[in-house]
Amino acid sequence: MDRDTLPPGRLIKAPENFLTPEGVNVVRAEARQGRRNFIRNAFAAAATGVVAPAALAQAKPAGDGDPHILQLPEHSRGLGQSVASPGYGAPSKHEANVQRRPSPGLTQTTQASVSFAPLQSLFGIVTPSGLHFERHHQGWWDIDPTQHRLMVNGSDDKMLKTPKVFTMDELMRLPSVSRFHFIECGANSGMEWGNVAVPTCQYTHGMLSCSEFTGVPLRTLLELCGADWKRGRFVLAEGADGSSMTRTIPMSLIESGEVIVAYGQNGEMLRPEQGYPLRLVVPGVQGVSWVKYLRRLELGDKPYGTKDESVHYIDLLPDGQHRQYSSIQEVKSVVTTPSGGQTLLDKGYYNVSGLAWSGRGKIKRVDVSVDGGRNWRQARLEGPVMAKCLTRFNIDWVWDGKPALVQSRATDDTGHVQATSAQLRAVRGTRSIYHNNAIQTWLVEENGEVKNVQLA
Ligand SMILES: Nc1nc2c(c(=O)[nH]1)N[C@H]1C(S)=C(S)[C@@H](COP(=O)(O)O)O[C@H]1N2
Ligand SMILES: [Mo]
Repeated sequence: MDRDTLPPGRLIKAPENFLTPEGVNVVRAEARQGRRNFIRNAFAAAATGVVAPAALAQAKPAGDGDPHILQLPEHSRGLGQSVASPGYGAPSKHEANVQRRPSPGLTQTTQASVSFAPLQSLFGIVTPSGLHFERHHQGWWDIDPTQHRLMVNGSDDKMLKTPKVFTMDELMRLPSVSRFHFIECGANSGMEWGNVAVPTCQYTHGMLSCSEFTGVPLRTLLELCGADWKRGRFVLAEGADGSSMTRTIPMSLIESGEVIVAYGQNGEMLRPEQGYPLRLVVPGVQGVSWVKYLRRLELGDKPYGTKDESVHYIDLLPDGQHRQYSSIQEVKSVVTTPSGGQTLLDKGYYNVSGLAWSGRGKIKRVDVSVDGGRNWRQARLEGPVMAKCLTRFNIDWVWDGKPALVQSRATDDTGHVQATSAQLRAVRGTRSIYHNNAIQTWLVEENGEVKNVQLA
């Protein structure tokens, strides 16, 4: 999108020895040469795309005096800010460009809408809670947890021996688990089915986030209520917001203990935008089933066919039929650096970095191509590699300054491999919205600008 909205400097890599203790010597030696040389050297460094280390940029010779004496910046001389001001910390003001963003014109209202996570600015695998993507069908609420209730009932009086209504306090006394999982909206990359539609990876892939979630396994709640495991094969989950979000969760997912009734996210309570005080976590399954503001769970013997699984969240196929209950998020990956909207400042070394994930299990390998898929090299997976969780991958690349087509292709531990967009279209057509897990291509132009492209 607008390049000004991207954080500066993320693509620049200083040579290794610049940041070692020898780097400090460089500063001293240059200061000794006097002001003129120092500035010239600093400019020369800027022109080659090398970032001056902080000390070099900030230390200035003290006026006309002895050039050996460096004038220390204000923050090295005075007192800093007090502790606990503010009591809840926020990112540096210099990071103000790192924001989740809506896509202008995508939705008619700002409540029934989407904001996309800035994947190009994030490191590792955890999404900071304040940058978690948002998808609300009718806006978000900040619900009073003392008033919130979760009802667990059966579709008839025999499904559960003892239907219950839980308060938050009661839920939080139960045995809890904490697990890292990605959540991806089924419509992520959905704008790209027909053609290139959006410029940056924030918009192509940013309906994706990853957190550590804490809560009670749904299986535990059903056990507490005396579920009839033979007859009860599906659970309907219902949210407390005005969208009447209701989704059917098959018992096969619940029985493994994976599905969590969660109140915690990244060490604290869920954010209101993420469903405070309670949401369902359904690892590997598209975001819509992760019902927020969760207020009711009903055990039944068949899928419920609610509006959000019969009219919406169905996949239109080329022959005019719809696929229903296609809920697993298949293996997928994206290079986040370099990615659309960024600019490579010069040829030379880059750490190509990205994210891979699969709703079926763990990522087994990621291959990266810089020539549009002719040649592939295996990327390094950064551990820990967890099931149904984002995995960070990295690979070295020395850019020769010529146009390049950068791609990543992930394989999961069930053997599923990402397809090209052409292969996916041949089977699924172009009219679908959901479950686009095609290989993403970024074109690096000779001037260093990176563009979103699709290969025929
Ligand atoms: N109650 C409720 N739950 C909901 C929704 C909603 O609008 N209301 N949106 C769903 C959709 S479509 C997605 S993709 C995820 C998004 O979760 P997030 O906003 O925490 O990213 O929540 C799901 N759960
Ligand atoms: Mo979604």
